[in-house]
Amino acid sequence: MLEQLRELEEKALHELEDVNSMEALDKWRITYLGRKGSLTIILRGMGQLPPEERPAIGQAANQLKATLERAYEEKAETIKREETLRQLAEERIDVTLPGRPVGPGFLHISTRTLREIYAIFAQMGFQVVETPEVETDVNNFQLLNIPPYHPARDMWSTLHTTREGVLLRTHTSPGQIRVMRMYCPEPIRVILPGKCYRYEQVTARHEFMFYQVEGLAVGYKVTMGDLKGVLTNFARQMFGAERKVRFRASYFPFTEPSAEMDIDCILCKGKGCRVCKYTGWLEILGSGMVHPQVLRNGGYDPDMYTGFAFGMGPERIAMLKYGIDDIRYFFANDLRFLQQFA
Ligand code: 2NM
Repeated sequence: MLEQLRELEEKALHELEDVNSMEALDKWRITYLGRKGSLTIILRGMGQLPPEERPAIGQAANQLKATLERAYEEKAETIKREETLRQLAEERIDVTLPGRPVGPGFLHISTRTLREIYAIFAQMGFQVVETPEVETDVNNFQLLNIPPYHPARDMWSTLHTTREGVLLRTHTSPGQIRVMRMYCPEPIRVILPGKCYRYEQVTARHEFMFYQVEGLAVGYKVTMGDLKGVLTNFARQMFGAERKVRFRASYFPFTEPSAEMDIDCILCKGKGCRVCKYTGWLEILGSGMVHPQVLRNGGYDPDMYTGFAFGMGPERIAMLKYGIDDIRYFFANDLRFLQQFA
């Protein structure tokens, strides 16, 4: 019996040498120390021994049990330590690796276009003024010659606030009224950039929010010739010195006469293509001589003062200049689009 125990010890310890995972170790424990394990079976067989042999065998069996249990604990320790070391080696982080590069920021294409526009008009003595986006019905419509029920209100689908008579401006023109009232009777040359809002079905050509740049010059002898000269100079700096321009009679309630300005198509140079819808011309802005009533509303005596005004959409300008075919790209914040203009 003692011999059996010694053989068992030798076999168990020998087998343990090859164990190197927790699963294998668990199997080993079940084989030798489990409820149906070899040692348990031997201990159960003690009943058949002659009583005088039992103490010695019992002692040896308990010793073996303790030996195997200690061997198990040690092995478990070793496996855990090796597992930890392996993990440390495998999941090692090289803290000296360079970080992910954070690129410098860049300006939004609308901002860049706006700044280009400012720079051109700055050369001609125009200063930039910013005015509120939330406006009164009076400033946005009535003082611009668009009374309630005037059919021209159909041209602007308005976003109203819950406060009666307060709305999101549909154009930057109400700012012109503010500027005129602030500076009259001084002559002025200003451009007003800013966001405008319209209640629109959003499509490739219409957004519910977009930028506008409006300009206004008021003085003693400001003429339609000044208007044409200033805007022609703008168009040639923005789209190329060789641009042809033309003015087409148009209508705005706040100017009289009114005109829209076209440039010859920058793609086909006037021959006719898809972009200019085979007309050879691209419309880039609206303009006109400020209506006498609007001058009066701004605090200027129309018998002494005249003025011209114009308005354009920088998104439209950028679309023409860079061949962008959908205005929705501008404010969708997709970096793949925006980064092209970094
Ligand atoms: C446009 C076209 C024509 C305009 C007129 C005025 C004001 F207030 F001075 F009368 N501001 N902006 C104007 C004129 C705007 O946008 C297409």
